[in-house]
Amino acid sequence: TPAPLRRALVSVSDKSQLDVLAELLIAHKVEVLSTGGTHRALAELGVAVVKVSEFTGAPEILDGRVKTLHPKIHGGILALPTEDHARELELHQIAPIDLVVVNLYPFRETIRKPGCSFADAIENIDIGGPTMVRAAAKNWGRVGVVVDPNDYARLAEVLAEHGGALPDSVRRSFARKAFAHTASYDAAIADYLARHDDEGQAIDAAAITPGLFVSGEPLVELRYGENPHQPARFFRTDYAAAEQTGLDRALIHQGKALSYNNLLDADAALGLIRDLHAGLPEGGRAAAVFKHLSPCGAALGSREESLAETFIRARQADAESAFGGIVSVSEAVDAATAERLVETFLEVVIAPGYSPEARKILAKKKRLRVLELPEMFSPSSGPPPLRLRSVAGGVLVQREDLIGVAAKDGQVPTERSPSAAELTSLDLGQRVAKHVRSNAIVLVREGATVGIGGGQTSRVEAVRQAISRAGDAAKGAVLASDAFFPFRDSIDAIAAAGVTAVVQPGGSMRDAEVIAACDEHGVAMVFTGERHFRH
Ligand code: 93A
Repeated sequence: TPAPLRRALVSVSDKSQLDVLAELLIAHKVEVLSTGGTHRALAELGVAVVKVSEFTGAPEILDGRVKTLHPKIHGGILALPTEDHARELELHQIAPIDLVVVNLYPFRETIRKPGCSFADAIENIDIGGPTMVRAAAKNWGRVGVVVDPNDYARLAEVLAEHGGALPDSVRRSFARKAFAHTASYDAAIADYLARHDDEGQAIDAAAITPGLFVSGEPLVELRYGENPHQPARFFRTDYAAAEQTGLDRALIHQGKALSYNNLLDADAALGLIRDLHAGLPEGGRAAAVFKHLSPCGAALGSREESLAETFIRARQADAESAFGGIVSVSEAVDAATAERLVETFLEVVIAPGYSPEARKILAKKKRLRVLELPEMFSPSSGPPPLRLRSVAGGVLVQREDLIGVAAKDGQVPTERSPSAAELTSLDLGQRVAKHVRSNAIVLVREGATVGIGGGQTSRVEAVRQAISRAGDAAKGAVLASDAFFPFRDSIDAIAAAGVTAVVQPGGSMRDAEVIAACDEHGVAMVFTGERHFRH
């Protein structure tokens, strides 16, 4: 059985929950060594604490850059429990340390502050802290290391249970967490340096450098992956750059645990509602329904329409597919919308907020996952977020696909120009098409999608699928395509179905043939010059 703790070194920048730590140090009569600020805080909490500088006989120097980098500290941490090492410690008058409680200079928090200078960032690179953490973690066979204030309570529990000692298994798990912590800390520094010049200005060209690591601890252990035989976890990506608020920050109000598929779908629904929100006129609102990573319905509502009504139109766009769907809306859910949401079986709802009455109504559906992301429309202050995907043997990184050219700002190559109403619908179609797997075709009528064709290997087949889903509603609808039409066959098919206007990037070898087909049928067309493939 391991011996009770005798000596601890505590040096923490994040001084939260220090009272919990102080209590256990006092209770187990642990001798405590501390650096300046931590010494003060612990002394105030009644801990008999010795300054590291007194313990080593070496003062803190170079504005605190060298505080704990001393053989008396590192010898005390790294010594093995062997007779040889004991003799050597005695020879050099070094007392063994058996617990290290350290958290690091707040590098990430510092660089996130607006206007953080390069010098500030550099000064917040902790050297002594990680050195102690790594030394203690390497020597986990004898030394405990705690890097997270949230672990103080567990530490107190374990010590109480084991007469003031730490069992091997606990030291080992603390060590694993400690190395993950320093690895992710260094990754954040490398990432910052890659993304900034010597003045601390963001370097645009480097903005697709991903964080090298995800943070060590999984945010959630998922029940399983896409299928029950695939284990899965959710990790928070560890980009140093400011990022849009993501699902890692979602408040989960109720429902069954989020699954792998739920997270993918919620992410897709979040992406579309963000794009719809970005294109909304003053006072407008939007709702979207997703299934299996594909939108099955989306609707825009004017100032006069309630959110409940907008949601109903999004659901009616493809009521069959909406069963078991994932819903996102552009504003806080009120009671009337909640009443509509609980009418059918849904997996997830994601919104910037919920009224108390809405929460009560949604609570009736116990399994429904209700996610709140209050900041979901706040523009990110840094470069556009990155998207990572894995392939066999590596990770692909790209900037988020942002809509640069809205339908109303495109070029009209056809004889007829779209009407204002058509343009509004084209804009909705274009925003939705971006979120449909290629080849993507979206039909829109009166502010809602009526038929979506996606994931098809030929464009004309995506057109046929959208038209068939729309049925009679294709008549008078407008169409958005994620990429150009390679032939006129699609135009002939949509004109026959009664579609009146088209938005697409253009740029095909046969654009002339496609434009001629539109003119023959009196179809108005907009070229955006911007493709939105989704693979
Ligand atoms: O400046 S350092 O890189 N050099 C050191 O020797 C050192 N020792 C501890 N940073 C160092 N620390 C860090 O000081 C710890 O990691 C901790 O974050 C912080 C605690 O300082 P204080 O106790 O003065 O608030």
